[in-house]
Amino acid sequence: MSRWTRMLALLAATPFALALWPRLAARTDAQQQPTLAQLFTKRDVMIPMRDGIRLHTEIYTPRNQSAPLPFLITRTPYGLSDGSDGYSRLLNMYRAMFADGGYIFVFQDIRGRYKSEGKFVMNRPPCEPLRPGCIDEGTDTYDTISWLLKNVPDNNGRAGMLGISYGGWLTAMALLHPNPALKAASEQASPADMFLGDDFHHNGAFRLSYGFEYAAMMETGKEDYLFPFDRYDTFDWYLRLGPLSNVDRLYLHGRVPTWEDFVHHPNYDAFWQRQAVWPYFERLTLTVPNLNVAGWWDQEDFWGPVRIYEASELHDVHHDNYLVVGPWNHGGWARGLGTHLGPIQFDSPTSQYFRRKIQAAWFAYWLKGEGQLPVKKALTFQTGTNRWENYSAWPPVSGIVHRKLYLRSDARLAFAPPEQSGPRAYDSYISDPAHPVPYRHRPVQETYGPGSHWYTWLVEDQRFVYERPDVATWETPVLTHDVTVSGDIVAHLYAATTGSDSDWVVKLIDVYPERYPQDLLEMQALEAKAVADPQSDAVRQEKALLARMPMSGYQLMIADEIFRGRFRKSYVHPSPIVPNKVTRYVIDLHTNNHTFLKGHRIMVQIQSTWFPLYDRNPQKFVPNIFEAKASDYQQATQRIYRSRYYASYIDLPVAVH
Ligand code: PG9
Repeated sequence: MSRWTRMLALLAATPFALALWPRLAARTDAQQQPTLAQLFTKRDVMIPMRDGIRLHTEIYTPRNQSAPLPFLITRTPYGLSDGSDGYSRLLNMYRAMFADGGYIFVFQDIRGRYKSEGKFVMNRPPCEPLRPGCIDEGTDTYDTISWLLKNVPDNNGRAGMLGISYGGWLTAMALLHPNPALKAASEQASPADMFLGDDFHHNGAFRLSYGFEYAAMMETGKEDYLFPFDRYDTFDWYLRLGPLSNVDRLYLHGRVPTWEDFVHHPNYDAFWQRQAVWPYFERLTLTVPNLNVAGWWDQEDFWGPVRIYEASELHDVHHDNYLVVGPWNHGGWARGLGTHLGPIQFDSPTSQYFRRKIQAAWFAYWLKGEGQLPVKKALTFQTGTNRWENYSAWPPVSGIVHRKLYLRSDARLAFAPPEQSGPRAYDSYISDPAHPVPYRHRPVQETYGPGSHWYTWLVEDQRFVYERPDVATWETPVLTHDVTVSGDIVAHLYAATTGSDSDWVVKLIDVYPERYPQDLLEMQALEAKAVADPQSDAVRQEKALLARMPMSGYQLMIADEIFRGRFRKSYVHPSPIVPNKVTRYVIDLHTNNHTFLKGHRIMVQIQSTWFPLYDRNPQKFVPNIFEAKASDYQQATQRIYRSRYYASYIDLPVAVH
């Protein structure tokens, strides 16, 4: 496949495209295979819940069924995506599981979405404790399974459930008070806390473009609605929007419930706490085996599945808690081959491997008693060396030494601590909310719009910002040996601002060698093609693409996070930062498994805006940023300290062999 076609294939990656992409999958996968209608009979039913609300459900039974089969259930807010033959394209996601009699596949619209009755509530908080008359997504799954067992002939009395993102969260909800027939689950990219780490906020910093566009998509009344931006480059649109209060004043007029929740719950109050799932998992003893699945470059929900895995570890007495992390973007394991993400190559079809060897084997083992368990405990793909590694615990403990990578003078990073002392040992930049740092290359297409680069922004080359005066950079010399980090990475910053509130964005970057051998090979191959067929459009397109994406000197983000300074003491009670006072920030850069290869360099970038993914911090403390006035937004001078006493560093879990 050429780079050009690879790029096009990427465009098939999406979120509510978990509803869209099966159409593309159908076109490629189904070409040489029997049609869905040849394989399955379909039943369309309305299943009654305990409160009388009926949920639209499609049940697909294999035509060649010769023995009782388990159910495999996916619930979704994004529609069942029926094709012209009336068969749900969601089936295409599970082709690796069609063999050996397969499963009775069940797809369901959740409450208030598409053909189901009832009211949709975004991430409806669970009934905890469970009480009569209370409904949630868990009770809806429970009731659905009870109905299926009674009403679908030739089932084997077992059910499995899986889903990605919203569907992953629905799966997690089903585990809190599971139906006894639920025997296996796979929560995949489930959000675990919308204030601390997933779609809508990270560490309290509001994910403006995602939050606004997703809320509008789901709650303006029309399904699959995309907000009609009048600018292609939404960076411009959001900047011209001005303060966040203009969203309601000019566009949403108080009619989108999730936006109103953002506005009225700017802190980690009971609203967000009730909705966060990880505390429920901290109290729960899992009774259903659960395969948590995450992607290293998931642009939406990486934090969630890892947090659910960690929380479940606390009481995993039956050994029911498992983790798989691969080199994927959001849901990337469910589509395509997974040989690459953007221009980053992984040397093997990682997604296909997951579907065939992990996911299919997981459900066959628990639901049909076939084969072996495909994961011991944690299976993670080590990027850089590009190989799958099996661990008996995650994060791994044996063979790991925590080392501090210090910010030093002259833009250097080193494992030796700084010697310099005195008040001037810092690097400084001016952060201006009127000129924020873009989080991805402009134009920033609308998140889920046609041609959007949202899906791969986390692997974009960071050279597009590193020379900006408001992005501070430090890097190691060229590495003389591989440095592998396996486990949790944490930034420890000493920083000061002239403002009374501030965001701190930390990015850990792998800098490729200045002459990356693969680039030269590809260029040579292209030149040979160009000699053979100089007029070819394909050659011209490939050349243009290669010119834009050389890997030589590429700055690949490995870990990244934002921290909103007002929450440094408490997410519940924000407090102003004391201007000019050196303040310590501990910023979780999350878990990882990556090798910085010999010949590469390690880089850290720090900045205070990341727009429009994150709203601009006014840099002046106001009680609620959603109510800030235009005049509250002000420039601030930022200082990142790197002295002996205020030594800023990144804590790295380095593998020692
Ligand atoms: N990331 C999406 C989402 C999940 C849950 C709530 C809100 C958004 C998704 O892809 O489903």
